[in-house]
Amino acid sequence: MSCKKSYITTPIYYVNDVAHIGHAYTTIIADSLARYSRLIGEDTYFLTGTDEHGQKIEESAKSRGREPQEYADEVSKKFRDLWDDFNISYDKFIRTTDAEHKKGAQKAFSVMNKKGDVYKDTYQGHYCISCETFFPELQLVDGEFCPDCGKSTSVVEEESYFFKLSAYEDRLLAWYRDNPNCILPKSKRNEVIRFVEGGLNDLSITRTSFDWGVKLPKEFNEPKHVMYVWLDALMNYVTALGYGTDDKNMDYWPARVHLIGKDILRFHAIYWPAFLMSLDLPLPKHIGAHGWWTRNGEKMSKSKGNVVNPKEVADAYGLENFRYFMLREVPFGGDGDFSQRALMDRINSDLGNDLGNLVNRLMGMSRKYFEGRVESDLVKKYYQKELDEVQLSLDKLEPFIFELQLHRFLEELWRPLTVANRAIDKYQPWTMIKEGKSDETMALNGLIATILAKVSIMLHAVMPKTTDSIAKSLGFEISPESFEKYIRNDEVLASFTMEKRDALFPRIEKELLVDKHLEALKKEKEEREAKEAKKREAEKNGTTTDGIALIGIEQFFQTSIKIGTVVKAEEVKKSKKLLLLQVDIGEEYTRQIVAGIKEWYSAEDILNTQVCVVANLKPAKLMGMKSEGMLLAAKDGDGLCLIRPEKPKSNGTSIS
Ligand code: ME8
Repeated sequence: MSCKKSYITTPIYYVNDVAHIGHAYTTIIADSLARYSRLIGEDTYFLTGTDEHGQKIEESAKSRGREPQEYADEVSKKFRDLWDDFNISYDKFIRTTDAEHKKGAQKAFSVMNKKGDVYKDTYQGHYCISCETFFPELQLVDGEFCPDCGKSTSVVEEESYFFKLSAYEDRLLAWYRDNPNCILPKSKRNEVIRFVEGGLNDLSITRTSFDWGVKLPKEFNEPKHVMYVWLDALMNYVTALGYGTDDKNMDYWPARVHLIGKDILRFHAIYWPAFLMSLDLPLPKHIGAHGWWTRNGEKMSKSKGNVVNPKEVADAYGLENFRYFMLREVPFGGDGDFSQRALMDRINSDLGNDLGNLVNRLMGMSRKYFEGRVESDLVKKYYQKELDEVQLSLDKLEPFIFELQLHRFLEELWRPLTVANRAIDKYQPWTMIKEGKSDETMALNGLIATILAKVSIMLHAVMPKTTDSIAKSLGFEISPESFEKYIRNDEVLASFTMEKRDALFPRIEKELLVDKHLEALKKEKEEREAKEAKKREAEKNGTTTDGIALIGIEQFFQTSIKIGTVVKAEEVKKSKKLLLLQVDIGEEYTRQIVAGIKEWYSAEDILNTQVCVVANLKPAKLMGMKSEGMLLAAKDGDGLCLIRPEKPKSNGTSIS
């Protein structure tokens, strides 16, 4: 399915957040496809960029006290810097605040209008700012919450222009039907078909309640309206090629593949083709929707503090190892859980044992037996069977790439490495050389080198620098020419001399990053378990968790506590602490109570207020004065307060 022009895109990322591994995943897949496409000699154009308009960005900027443009400049640069740091081979980085993009989006609006696809009405409904999406009431969860992200939606009633999406229902269904691979993986295509068959509403494509967006074309004379951010954003795929301005790169259109996450499939698989039909532009060849990366089984989110920073991972484990891991670990379209353990296993096993070790074995054998010389002239004579087996695997690879089955691609690409490792074990060069079979041994080295060369070429799109380094050791360069020679024409590797080189994938023995999130979870668990253990221990001992013996209810009722009113209060002169009180607890006589509360209450404060009195205490003497009860009070670091009834109660009322 080779085509001369190959246009590959990522979503343009919102500038309300910094990049996490989800963003890196999409971008790395797209980069690998672009690199592969270039390697096989296609004229490739790879686009990424940032999505900078809309209510969400406006609000994010505002909450930080910033102007939207200034804020967008800053975050957009962070994305671009990260992709540069990650060696992402984009040809253009588009920003929706670019003047050319805005012009192109306006042009599209005019064209759709001329086509008769745009009309003005009032929009009444619910809007989720986080998803920048309108929802009919029926789809809301509990009548309020967004069915996609679960956040609260707001009711919107405003004048709006609409796009006649409903008019495209049949044509969309025909497109899905006639192009079984238009949405990958195929299971996702079925979801989209079911959605469209359920009926499409026309789409509100302008907003008036804020103004951070592309203005409508002049002929509309509608200064209050800005374009709906998804219309603006989707247009980036063609404005980046010059649509609406100089059309310079429009010959790259239609896209070979738009790579996206499954969260934004509806916009790409329904709105976007409908817009393109309205603009009379061809439809993309594929829309590839990948799954979610989760963390320890949970969705990543800033509020949970479990977002994986791709830069940290790449710095610790190696950028290209990380690229390999992401593409190999999860079948395209499925969700994947990020764990350092899984990453380490891939590096130590697939990369270290299978690939790195093979390079080492070749280096060892060639240097020990032939001073580093590797010649492949006799490979076909002695090892044609192995070569055939390798070629069989290589021939299967290409469809996997463009059907986005990258994990299958890498899995199949490892088979030739197994062939090579198996051949060494089977033919035992150390025995052959002793037996004087020098030609066979040299040819075996030639076979290993040839296999390593072919695998390196095919792996180049995923691990460009690593494979360049292997190729250098094998005396050749990875390029469209060597692809032609060693993959398409199935040649054996040219002779070369192997120098000593460092190990490619030093073994990683323990996790290299402190997993703050996991540590926090562990601490939380430990604390919870300690609490539970304490509770069990207390239950066993018949105490509360702070060691106080449990009592039965009958024991509690042995204490009589009553409501009373302080009817007389005086300070005990010689004491700093004591007040002398007379309290009416509904008996014939008032009770005299000496209370140690003078530091917090004056006699005046307490007079005529209600208190709770322990009424059946044996009388005691304090500073020579008889005390016939005790007031209930609570004391902590901030001082003491009396316990009182919430509402006035008759004196003598029992507390139970
Ligand atoms: O949606 N796992 O931008 P965005 C995997 N501006 N991929 C993830 C992910 C995760 N946990 N989280 C995000 C937008 N992604 C729009 C796009 S295109 C015309 C406009 C990836 O910044 C995934 O590709 O929210 C998703 O589609 C993209 O980031 C969304 O990025």
